[in-house]
Amino acid sequence: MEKLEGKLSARGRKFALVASRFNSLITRQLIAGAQDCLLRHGAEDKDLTLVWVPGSFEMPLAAKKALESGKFNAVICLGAVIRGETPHFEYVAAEAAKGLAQVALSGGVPVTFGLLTPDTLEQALDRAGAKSGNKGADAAAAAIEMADLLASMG
Ligand code: INI
Repeated sequence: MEKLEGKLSARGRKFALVASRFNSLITRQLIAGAQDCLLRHGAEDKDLTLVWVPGSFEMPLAAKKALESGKFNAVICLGAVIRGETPHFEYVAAEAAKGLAQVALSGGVPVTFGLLTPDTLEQALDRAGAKSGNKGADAAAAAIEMADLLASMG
């Protein structure tokens, strides 16, 4: 049986990291986790582009622009919407997720989802490298694997 799967090799590939300034205490940690993962899997720092957006709501449009530019093998989206911190939680989180899902299916480039939606700042910190891993690194690993898988699928 033929088996297709992406390898965790980022060598020679280019990545855009789209990150939200809102909750940048958290998103800077997600960026650091993603960058560390990409470099440890063979990417070069010169092949990484960080794109700042004001908030998670704006991530889908910037991700769309990045993938349409044709310059990147994958786009990694990093944001944090904290339930306890905003009455807008449902709107911002849902629209960001919906928008990213649409963008992810719109082009031939993988778009990965590193959007935290925790209840508290403490939980956000836990998922940004304090306790429960780093969601930015997870989103980067998914981007590496998907970029390699798509390349192998032709
Ligand atoms: N953006 C976030 O990324 N996280 C949040 O928790 C958040 N809150 O709390 O509102 C947030 N709001 C800003 C939003 O993403 C847009 O930037 C803003 O509404 C302008 O369009």
